[in-house]
Amino acid sequence: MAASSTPRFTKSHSNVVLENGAEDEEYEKLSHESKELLLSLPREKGWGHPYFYSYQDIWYSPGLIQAIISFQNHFQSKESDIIITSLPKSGTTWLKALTFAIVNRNRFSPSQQNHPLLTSNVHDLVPFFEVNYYGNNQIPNLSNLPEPRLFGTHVPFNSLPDSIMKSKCKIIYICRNPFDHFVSFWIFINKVIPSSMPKLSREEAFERYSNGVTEFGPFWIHMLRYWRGSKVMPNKVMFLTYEDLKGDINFFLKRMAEFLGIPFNSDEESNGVIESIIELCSFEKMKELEVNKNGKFLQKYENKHFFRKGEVGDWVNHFSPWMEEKLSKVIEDKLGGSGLSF
Ligand code: PAP
Repeated sequence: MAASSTPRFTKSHSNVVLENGAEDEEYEKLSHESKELLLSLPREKGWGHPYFYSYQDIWYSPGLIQAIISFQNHFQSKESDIIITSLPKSGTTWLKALTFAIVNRNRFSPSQQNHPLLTSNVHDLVPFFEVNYYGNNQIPNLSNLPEPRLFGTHVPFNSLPDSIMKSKCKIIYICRNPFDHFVSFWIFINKVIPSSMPKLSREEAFERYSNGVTEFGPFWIHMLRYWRGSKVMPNKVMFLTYEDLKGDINFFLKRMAEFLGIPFNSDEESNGVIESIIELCSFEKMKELEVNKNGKFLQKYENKHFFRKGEVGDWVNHFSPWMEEKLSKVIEDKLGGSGLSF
């Protein structure tokens, strides 16, 4: 993960071209200040972007750093806010849907035919701070959004704005067994990678993953920061894994509602509200929706790519023995002794 010490950009009259000639579209749109900042940051080859840069110990594509700084500087949290946080490709889509359905169950019955989750992609219902709101150099006015406001973010715990840390808002985090996480990430990136860039071989992607170089990685830092946050502030941060939800969705759905201060009452329990939410947000149901088969997120990513297999343990179909051994060792080295295991 060593930083390159040589000058990294060739400056021409109107634009900046990366040394290898590849132009990063995202880079071109950055402010002068952000470009100057990037020049001072460690850099490594990215996934889906020519380069990632390390900011506050986490790897990002260029545009994300500018967006995150803006998010850190401008977001004003409210006590009623609910923030879904995650390591990308760990169950964000599922967790957002479940939370949206729990929080809005009195406005939209989970069994109603025109529930918003049946017609909208959940990333449009629960937008990401760093992509939807603070991307593209915008400072949005979020003060008039209906409360409770629901937001999503992949930003790691220690990089969340002070305003979030100081408010009594709630954070629910999800991550996933690194074996399945790697597979999901690698396959997703190769589906959405710009056509100007070569696809990443499994070995190349795995090498970078094991070294911690993934967007919002290293995965172990991301996980451990939220893990420790949840231990120190259990009323503020709820820590979940994809495997938790797969293992006992009914139990964890109830725990989420309790954590958010809106537990299911006995009428709801006996009327099957919990089961309806589980069904509404199930992989099979969401994958088959018209909006998720043919729609696009940010006019860029096809929604269908957010729904692949939705299984625990698919890694066995993609790992060779040396990869299994290597990742097991990385997990032991980085997470061993933390109390977090998969
Ligand atoms: P994102 O970071 O791009 O939003 P995210 O939703 O975190 O992705 O993770 C995608 C994974 O969740 C995919 O896993 P897979 O590649 O192993 O299949 C996706 O299939 C899975 N997924 C999406 N929606 C659901 C759901 N409703 N239930 C269970 N798994 C889901």
